[in-house]
Amino acid sequence: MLKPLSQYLTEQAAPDRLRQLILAVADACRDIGHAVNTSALDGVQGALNQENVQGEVQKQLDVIANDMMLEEKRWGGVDGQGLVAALVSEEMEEIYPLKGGEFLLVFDPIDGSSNVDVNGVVGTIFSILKAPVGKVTEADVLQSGRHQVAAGYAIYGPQTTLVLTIGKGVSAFSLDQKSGDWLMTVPAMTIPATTREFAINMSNHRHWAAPVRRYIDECLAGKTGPRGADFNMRWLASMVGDVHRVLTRGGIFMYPVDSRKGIGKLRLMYEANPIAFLIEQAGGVATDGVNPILDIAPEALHQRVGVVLGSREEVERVTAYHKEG
Ligand code: AHM
Ligand code: MG
Repeated sequence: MLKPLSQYLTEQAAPDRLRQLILAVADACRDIGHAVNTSALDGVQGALNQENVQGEVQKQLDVIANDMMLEEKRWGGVDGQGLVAALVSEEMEEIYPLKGGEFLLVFDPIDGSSNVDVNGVVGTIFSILKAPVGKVTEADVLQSGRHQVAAGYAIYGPQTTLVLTIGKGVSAFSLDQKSGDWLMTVPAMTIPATTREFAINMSNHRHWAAPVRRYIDECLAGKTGPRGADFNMRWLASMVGDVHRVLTRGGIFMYPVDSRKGIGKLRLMYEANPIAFLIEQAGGVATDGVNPILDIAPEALHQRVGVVLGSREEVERVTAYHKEG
Protein backbone atom coordinates (compact mmCIF):
# COMPACT_ATOMS: atom_id res chain seq x y z
CA MET A 1 0.00 0.00 0.00
CA LEU A 2 1.41 3.39 -0.98
CA LYS A 3 1.25 6.09 1.67
CA PRO A 4 -1.20 8.97 1.08
CA LEU A 5 0.10 12.55 1.37
CA SER A 6 -2.19 13.19 4.37
CA GLN A 7 -0.68 10.26 6.28
CA TYR A 8 2.86 11.42 5.47
CA LEU A 9 2.08 14.88 6.84
CA THR A 10 0.62 13.42 10.02
CA GLU A 11 3.62 11.13 10.52
CA GLN A 12 6.02 14.04 9.96
CA ALA A 13 4.18 15.98 12.68
CA ALA A 14 3.30 18.85 10.37
CA PRO A 15 1.25 21.37 12.38
CA ASP A 16 -2.45 20.89 11.71
CA ARG A 17 -3.05 24.13 9.79
CA LEU A 18 0.07 23.64 7.66
CA ARG A 19 -1.13 20.14 6.92
CA GLN A 20 -4.51 21.48 5.84
CA LEU A 21 -2.85 24.06 3.61
CA ILE A 22 -0.50 21.59 1.91
CA LEU A 23 -3.42 19.25 1.21
CA ALA A 24 -5.35 22.20 -0.28
CA VAL A 25 -2.37 23.20 -2.45
CA ALA A 26 -2.04 19.59 -3.62
CA ASP A 27 -5.73 19.52 -4.57
CA ALA A 28 -5.40 22.84 -6.41
CA CYS A 29 -2.42 21.40 -8.33
CA ARG A 30 -4.47 18.34 -9.22
CA ASP A 31 -7.14 20.66 -10.69
CA ILE A 32 -4.54 22.71 -12.59
CA GLY A 33 -2.99 19.50 -13.92
CA HIS A 34 -6.40 18.51 -15.22
CA ALA A 35 -6.78 21.90 -16.92
CA VAL A 36 -3.35 21.42 -18.55
CA ASN A 37 -4.37 17.95 -19.67
CA THR A 38 -7.57 19.20 -21.35
CA SER A 39 -6.17 22.52 -22.64
CA ALA A 40 -6.28 21.53 -26.33
CA LEU A 41 -9.79 20.15 -25.97
CA ASP A 42 -10.82 23.34 -24.18
CA GLY A 43 -9.19 25.52 -26.84
CA VAL A 44 -6.98 27.37 -24.38
CA GLN A 45 -3.54 26.54 -25.75
CA GLY A 46 -1.19 29.31 -26.79
CA ALA A 47 -1.66 28.59 -30.49
CA LEU A 48 -5.32 29.48 -30.12
CA ASN A 49 -4.60 32.51 -28.00
CA GLN A 50 -5.34 35.31 -30.35
CA GLU A 51 -7.72 38.20 -30.31
CA ASN A 52 -11.27 37.24 -30.99
CA VAL A 53 -13.47 39.26 -33.34
CA GLN A 54 -14.36 41.68 -30.57
CA GLY A 55 -10.67 42.37 -30.12
CA GLU A 56 -10.57 40.60 -26.74
CA VAL A 57 -7.49 38.59 -25.89
CA GLN A 58 -8.43 34.97 -25.23
CA LYS A 59 -7.30 33.53 -21.90
CA GLN A 60 -4.04 31.67 -21.75
CA LEU A 61 -3.47 28.68 -19.54
CA ASP A 62 -1.26 30.49 -17.07
CA VAL A 63 -4.00 33.05 -16.50
CA ILE A 64 -6.55 30.27 -16.10
CA ALA A 65 -4.30 28.46 -13.61
CA ASN A 66 -3.74 31.70 -11.71
CA ASP A 67 -7.50 32.27 -11.52
CA MET A 68 -7.95 28.73 -10.23
CA MET A 69 -5.52 29.50 -7.42
CA LEU A 70 -7.28 32.78 -6.60
CA GLU A 71 -10.71 31.16 -6.55
CA GLU A 72 -9.64 28.18 -4.49
CA LYS A 73 -12.14 27.88 -1.60
CA ARG A 74 -9.83 25.82 0.58
CA TRP A 75 -7.60 28.79 1.48
CA GLY A 76 -10.39 29.62 3.93
CA GLY A 77 -9.71 26.46 5.94
CA VAL A 78 -12.17 23.83 7.08
CA ASP A 79 -13.26 25.94 10.07
CA GLY A 80 -13.65 29.08 7.96
CA GLN A 81 -10.97 30.87 10.00
CA GLY A 82 -8.61 31.12 7.06
CA LEU A 83 -5.33 29.44 6.24
CA VAL A 84 -3.83 31.95 3.83
CA ALA A 85 -3.46 35.66 4.57
CA ALA A 86 -2.19 36.60 1.11
CA LEU A 87 -1.35 35.09 -2.25
CA VAL A 88 1.60 36.16 -4.38
CA SER A 89 1.91 35.01 -7.97
CA GLU A 90 4.09 35.39 -11.02
CA GLU A 91 0.95 36.46 -12.82
CA MET A 92 -0.01 39.32 -10.46
CA GLU A 93 1.88 42.55 -10.02
CA GLU A 94 0.84 42.99 -6.39
CA ILE A 95 0.04 40.80 -3.42
CA TYR A 96 -3.51 39.47 -3.22
CA PRO A 97 -4.74 39.72 0.38
CA LEU A 98 -7.34 37.26 1.68
CA LYS A 99 -9.48 37.36 4.79
CA GLY A 100 -6.77 36.15 7.08
CA GLY A 101 -4.71 33.15 8.08
CA GLU A 102 -1.40 31.94 9.32
CA PHE A 103 0.43 31.61 5.99
CA LEU A 104 1.50 33.35 2.80
CA LEU A 105 1.27 31.30 -0.39
CA VAL A 106 3.68 32.35 -3.12
CA PHE A 107 3.46 30.57 -6.47
CA ASP A 108 4.11 30.29 -10.17
CA PRO A 109 0.84 28.78 -11.46
CA ILE A 110 2.30 27.41 -14.71
CA ASP A 111 6.06 27.22 -14.88
CA GLY A 112 7.52 26.59 -18.32
CA SER A 113 4.33 27.70 -20.04
CA SER A 114 6.06 27.99 -23.42
CA ASN A 115 5.91 24.17 -23.33
CA VAL A 116 2.11 23.97 -23.21
CA ASP A 117 1.71 24.35 -26.99
CA VAL A 118 4.19 21.57 -27.72
CA ASN A 119 2.85 19.14 -25.11
CA GLY A 120 6.03 19.47 -23.07
CA VAL A 121 6.47 19.36 -19.33
CA VAL A 122 5.06 22.18 -17.20
CA GLY A 123 4.35 22.53 -13.50
CA THR A 124 3.21 24.64 -10.56
CA ILE A 125 5.79 25.87 -8.03
CA PHE A 126 4.83 27.00 -4.52
CA SER A 127 6.42 28.43 -1.42
CA ILE A 128 4.76 28.72 2.00
CA LEU A 129 5.84 31.42 4.46
CA LYS A 130 4.45 32.51 7.83
CA ALA A 131 2.15 35.52 7.66
CA PRO A 132 2.34 38.43 10.09
CA VAL A 133 -0.50 39.09 12.47
CA GLY A 134 -2.89 41.62 10.94
CA LYS A 135 -2.88 43.20 7.50
CA VAL A 136 -0.24 41.85 5.10
CA THR A 137 1.97 44.29 3.21
CA GLU A 138 4.46 43.62 0.44
CA ALA A 139 7.30 44.03 2.94
CA ASP A 140 5.90 41.10 4.96
CA VAL A 141 6.27 38.83 1.96
CA LEU A 142 9.89 39.78 1.29
CA GLN A 143 11.34 37.11 3.55
CA SER A 144 14.49 35.22 2.65
CA GLY A 145 14.07 31.63 1.50
CA ARG A 146 15.34 30.35 4.85
CA HIS A 147 11.99 31.38 6.32
CA GLN A 148 10.01 28.99 4.13
CA VAL A 149 8.03 26.45 6.17
CA ALA A 150 7.25 24.32 3.13
CA ALA A 151 7.85 24.38 -0.60
CA GLY A 152 7.36 22.18 -3.60
CA TYR A 153 6.08 21.78 -7.09
CA ALA A 154 3.65 19.69 -9.06
CA ILE A 155 4.96 18.47 -12.40
CA TYR A 156 2.48 17.73 -15.18
CA GLY A 157 4.36 15.26 -17.36
CA PRO A 158 3.80 11.66 -18.38
CA GLN A 159 2.97 11.29 -14.69
CA THR A 160 1.58 13.98 -12.41
CA THR A 161 3.88 14.20 -9.40
CA LEU A 162 4.02 16.42 -6.33
CA VAL A 163 7.45 17.02 -4.84
CA LEU A 164 7.40 18.45 -1.34
CA THR A 165 9.56 19.52 1.55
CA ILE A 166 8.48 20.68 4.99
CA GLY A 167 12.12 20.92 6.03
CA LYS A 168 12.47 17.19 6.72
CA GLY A 169 13.85 15.92 3.43
CA VAL A 170 12.11 15.71 0.07
CA SER A 171 9.40 13.24 -0.89
CA ALA A 172 7.51 12.67 -4.13
CA PHE A 173 3.83 11.75 -4.42
CA SER A 174 2.27 10.49 -7.64
CA LEU A 175 -1.30 11.38 -8.50
CA ASP A 176 -3.55 8.35 -8.76
CA GLN A 177 -5.74 9.61 -11.60
CA LYS A 178 -8.51 7.16 -10.72
CA SER A 179 -8.93 8.00 -7.03
CA GLY A 180 -7.51 11.55 -7.12
CA ASP A 181 -5.16 10.66 -4.24
CA TRP A 182 -1.53 11.72 -3.97
CA LEU A 183 0.47 8.61 -3.01
CA MET A 184 4.11 8.52 -1.95
CA THR A 185 6.31 6.96 -4.60
CA VAL A 186 9.71 8.32 -3.56
CA PRO A 187 10.15 8.66 0.23
CA ALA A 188 13.51 10.46 0.13
CA MET A 189 14.87 12.17 -2.98
CA THR A 190 18.61 12.67 -2.74
CA ILE A 191 20.97 14.32 -5.20
CA PRO A 192 24.32 12.59 -5.76
CA ALA A 193 27.29 14.88 -5.10
CA THR A 194 28.87 14.17 -8.48
CA THR A 195 27.35 14.30 -11.95
CA ARG A 196 28.29 14.32 -15.61
CA GLU A 197 25.11 16.03 -16.83
CA PHE A 198 24.39 19.76 -17.15
CA ALA A 199 21.32 21.79 -18.10
CA ILE A 200 21.60 25.29 -19.51
CA ASN A 201 20.14 27.20 -22.45
CA MET A 202 23.22 26.97 -24.71
CA SER A 203 21.89 29.63 -27.09
CA ASN A 204 22.83 32.24 -24.48
CA HIS A 205 26.51 31.22 -24.50
CA ARG A 206 27.70 34.57 -25.91
CA HIS A 207 25.90 36.47 -23.11
CA TRP A 208 27.38 34.55 -20.17
CA ALA A 209 30.01 35.80 -17.78
CA ALA A 210 33.51 34.31 -18.14
CA PRO A 211 33.24 31.83 -15.21
CA VAL A 212 30.05 30.29 -16.63
CA ARG A 213 31.56 30.05 -20.10
CA ARG A 214 34.66 28.44 -18.67
CA TYR A 215 32.63 25.86 -16.77
CA ILE A 216 30.46 24.87 -19.74
CA ASP A 217 33.33 24.97 -22.24
CA GLU A 218 35.26 22.57 -20.02
CA CYS A 219 32.25 20.22 -19.91
CA LEU A 220 31.98 20.37 -23.70
CA ALA A 221 35.68 19.59 -24.14
CA GLY A 222 34.97 16.04 -22.97
CA LYS A 223 37.51 13.34 -22.14
CA THR A 224 40.48 15.11 -23.66
CA GLY A 225 39.64 18.43 -21.98
CA PRO A 226 40.57 19.67 -18.49
CA ARG A 227 37.74 17.68 -16.86
CA GLY A 228 38.85 14.43 -18.45
CA ALA A 229 35.24 13.28 -18.82
CA ASP A 230 32.38 13.39 -21.29
CA PHE A 231 29.35 15.37 -20.16
CA ASN A 232 25.76 14.99 -21.29
CA MET A 233 23.33 17.90 -21.74
CA ARG A 234 19.57 18.24 -21.20
CA TRP A 235 17.34 21.33 -21.47
CA LEU A 236 13.55 21.15 -21.20
CA ALA A 237 12.92 24.94 -20.98
CA SER A 238 10.84 24.14 -17.93
CA MET A 239 12.49 24.59 -14.57
CA VAL A 240 10.26 22.04 -12.85
CA GLY A 241 11.15 19.46 -15.50
CA ASP A 242 14.87 20.08 -15.36
CA VAL A 243 14.87 20.21 -11.55
CA HIS A 244 12.86 17.01 -11.34
CA ARG A 245 15.57 15.27 -13.32
CA VAL A 246 18.26 16.72 -11.03
CA LEU A 247 16.34 15.51 -7.96
CA THR A 248 15.93 12.09 -9.55
CA ARG A 249 19.40 11.33 -10.93
CA GLY A 250 21.59 14.35 -10.18
CA GLY A 251 22.94 17.03 -12.49
CA ILE A 252 23.59 20.73 -12.52
CA PHE A 253 20.95 23.23 -13.65
CA MET A 254 21.94 26.79 -14.52
CA TYR A 255 20.13 29.94 -15.52
CA PRO A 256 22.91 32.42 -14.77
CA VAL A 257 22.93 36.18 -14.75
CA ASP A 258 24.02 37.25 -18.23
CA SER A 259 25.08 40.42 -19.99
CA ARG A 260 21.72 41.16 -21.63
CA LYS A 261 20.13 42.79 -18.59
CA GLY A 262 22.70 42.02 -15.92
CA ILE A 263 20.13 39.90 -14.06
CA GLY A 264 18.95 36.31 -14.26
CA LYS A 265 15.68 35.18 -15.82
CA LEU A 266 14.18 33.23 -12.95
CA ARG A 267 12.31 34.92 -10.13
CA LEU A 268 13.49 34.65 -6.53
CA MET A 269 10.25 34.43 -4.58
CA TYR A 270 8.28 31.78 -6.49
CA GLU A 271 10.90 29.98 -8.59
CA ALA A 272 14.40 30.10 -7.12
CA ASN A 273 13.53 30.05 -3.40
CA PRO A 274 11.13 27.08 -3.32
CA ILE A 275 13.35 25.08 -5.67
CA ALA A 276 16.47 25.97 -3.64
CA PHE A 277 14.74 24.75 -0.46
CA LEU A 278 14.02 21.40 -2.16
CA ILE A 279 17.55 21.13 -3.54
CA GLU A 280 19.20 21.77 -0.16
CA GLN A 281 16.82 19.36 1.55
CA ALA A 282 17.83 16.70 -0.98
CA GLY A 283 21.53 17.23 -0.21
CA GLY A 284 22.31 19.47 -3.17
CA VAL A 285 23.49 23.08 -3.38
CA ALA A 286 21.62 26.08 -4.79
CA THR A 287 23.39 29.39 -5.44
CA ASP A 288 23.07 32.54 -7.51
CA GLY A 289 26.52 31.64 -8.87
CA VAL A 290 28.32 32.42 -5.62
CA ASN A 291 25.99 32.72 -2.61
CA PRO A 292 23.20 30.45 -1.37
CA ILE A 293 19.87 31.50 -2.89
CA LEU A 294 18.12 30.92 0.44
CA ASP A 295 20.25 33.66 2.08
CA ILE A 296 19.28 36.40 -0.38
CA ALA A 297 17.29 39.22 1.25
CA PRO A 298 14.51 39.93 -1.28
CA GLU A 299 13.95 43.52 -2.34
CA ALA A 300 10.99 43.10 -4.69
CA LEU A 301 8.21 40.59 -5.30
CA HIS A 302 9.28 39.85 -8.85
CA GLN A 303 13.04 40.12 -8.34
CA ARG A 304 15.14 37.97 -10.69
CA VAL A 305 18.25 36.05 -9.71
CA GLY A 306 20.93 33.93 -11.30
CA VAL A 307 20.46 30.24 -10.53
CA VAL A 308 23.09 27.49 -10.32
CA LEU A 309 21.90 24.37 -8.51
CA GLY A 310 22.15 20.64 -8.18
CA SER A 311 24.96 18.20 -7.46
CA ARG A 312 27.29 19.58 -4.81
CA GLU A 313 30.68 19.14 -6.48
CA GLU A 314 29.66 20.78 -9.75
CA VAL A 315 27.85 23.73 -8.14
CA GLU A 316 30.85 24.31 -5.87
CA ARG A 317 33.12 24.26 -8.92
CA VAL A 318 31.04 27.02 -10.54
CA THR A 319 31.27 29.06 -7.32
CA ALA A 320 35.05 28.60 -7.28
CA TYR A 321 35.32 29.77 -10.90
CA HIS A 322 33.33 32.91 -10.01
CA LYS A 323 35.61 33.58 -7.05
CA GLU A 324 38.69 33.17 -9.24
CA GLY A 325 37.12 35.84 -11.49
P1 AHM B 1 7.97 30.96 -17.08
O1 AHM B 1 7.68 30.88 -15.61
O2 AHM B 1 7.45 32.21 -17.69
O3 AHM B 1 7.57 29.74 -17.84
O4 AHM B 1 9.59 31.12 -17.24
C1 AHM B 1 10.45 30.30 -16.54
C2 AHM B 1 11.04 29.23 -17.44
C3 AHM B 1 11.70 28.13 -16.67
O5 AHM B 1 10.78 27.13 -16.37
C4 AHM B 1 12.78 27.65 -17.60
O6 AHM B 1 13.89 27.11 -16.93
C5 AHM B 1 13.14 28.89 -18.37
O7 AHM B 1 12.05 29.79 -18.25
C6 AHM B 1 13.39 28.59 -19.81
O8 AHM B 1 13.92 29.71 -20.42
P2 AHM B 1 14.38 29.73 -21.96
O9 AHM B 1 13.14 30.01 -22.74
O10 AHM B 1 15.41 30.83 -22.02
O11 AHM B 1 14.96 28.39 -22.29
MG1 MG C 1 8.12 30.17 -14.02
